Amino acid sequence: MKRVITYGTYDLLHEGHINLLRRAKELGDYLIVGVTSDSFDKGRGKLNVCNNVLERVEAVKATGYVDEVIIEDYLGQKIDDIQKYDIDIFAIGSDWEGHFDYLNEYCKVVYLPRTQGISSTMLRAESQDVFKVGIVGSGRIAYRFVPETKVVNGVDVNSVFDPNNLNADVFACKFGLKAYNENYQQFLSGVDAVYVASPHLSHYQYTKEALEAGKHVLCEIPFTLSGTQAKELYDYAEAHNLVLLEASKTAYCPAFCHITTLVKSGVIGEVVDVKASESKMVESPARELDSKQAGGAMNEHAPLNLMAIIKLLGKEYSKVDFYSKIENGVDVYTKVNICYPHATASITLGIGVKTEGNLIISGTKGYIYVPAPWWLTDFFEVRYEDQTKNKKYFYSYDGEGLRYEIQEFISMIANNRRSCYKLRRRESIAIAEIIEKYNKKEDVTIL
Ligand code: C2G
Repeated sequence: MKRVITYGTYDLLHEGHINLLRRAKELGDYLIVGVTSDSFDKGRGKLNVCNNVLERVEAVKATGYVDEVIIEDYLGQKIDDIQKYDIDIFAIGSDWEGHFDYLNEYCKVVYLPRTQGISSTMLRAESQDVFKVGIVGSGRIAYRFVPETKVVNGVDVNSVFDPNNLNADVFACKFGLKAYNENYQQFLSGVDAVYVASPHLSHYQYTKEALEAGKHVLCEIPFTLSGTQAKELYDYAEAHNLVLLEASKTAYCPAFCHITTLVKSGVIGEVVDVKASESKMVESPARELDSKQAGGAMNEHAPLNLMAIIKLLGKEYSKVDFYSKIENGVDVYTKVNICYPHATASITLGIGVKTEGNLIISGTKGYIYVPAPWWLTDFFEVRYEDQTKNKKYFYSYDGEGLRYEIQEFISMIANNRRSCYKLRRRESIAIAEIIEKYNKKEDVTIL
């Protein structure tokens, strides 16, 4: 009996997939199909898959050509499967020509001609609404944002607003957008949603006006510098059925999401300490060093680092205190200690002091180590006293990593979903409250 194996996502199963499966089956007597798991697809950069793994497995079975379905969940699994299932032929579409030649060592590799004129990408684009997005601000992060939107379905960046007309024009010209620099309301009238990437102190006002104009908002960090303002904006968004999401990029990236689920499922026991750190040396002149523009290490780095602590330990802390080294009115270094009834946490942040930017989550059974730069998580390790039980996890952190928050934002709009478990409103408000407390300079010890 000749055994054949093939693999794929099979999203929105179409004629091209069916032709491929039929021809693969004709190559032998028994056909095994490896359907990718949702997390494996996310890890290999397929962010826009519409059907979940169960739906995709059912669709593949319903073709009638398949004798057995397995799930593909890790890189390198094909070699294991071919040996485990005693495979004679590995078949795959010709779009992969040459890519799987290394499997010739284990079985015969056959590339079957791809069906022209149809693809899941095409079907997804046809079936999804496209939302017009305007960008507020044209600084560094906005430049990184536009290319990242290209890999997410359903988003069309059409305009930019920046009161500095030269900056707006240069940005608009680079990306083929319409530029606005005076009339924010006019800019808002041409979009469904905005991405607020303006200087820190303007986030609240731009977000408020966008929500009042009925637009969904993805707002850069720090979302607001006050818990009260954050709560007011979330309440408004909720009352008016609008999406409001804090662009805390790491919160939405696959590896960090996996860390939180591993911790919550108890792999390191009870969490007793979380340490997060981030530093970026900044040279004058720079917005980060300007006290009038809410500069400083705390406003710059606390949002992501507090996000990790609040996600892992919650918002019911009992005490917070701050230690800062101040130069020219801004903190070039800040350490925050946060006490919980049964745990401790700290963040160490620098713009004029270099720190090791890692994340360490310590528990009663083991700890999770995420090396610097932890906020671009693509690798982490779960470690135990008995080192033979250690486990390493590898992910890809694609591009600038903004695609994950963009995908979450667009999917919330498209699916009429107003809350996001990856970063809840109450968690985002708790982050703003700690930043507000710091900016009031309560409990800050100056070094
Ligand atoms: N296919 C095809 N014709 C099309 C579209 C797809 O023959 N018009 C084939 C692909 O070449 C592949 C299979 O259908 O062999 C599944 O395609 P996808 O769902 O796009 O999955 P893919 O990303 O190609 O998965 O481990 C996963 C595999 O390496 C490939």
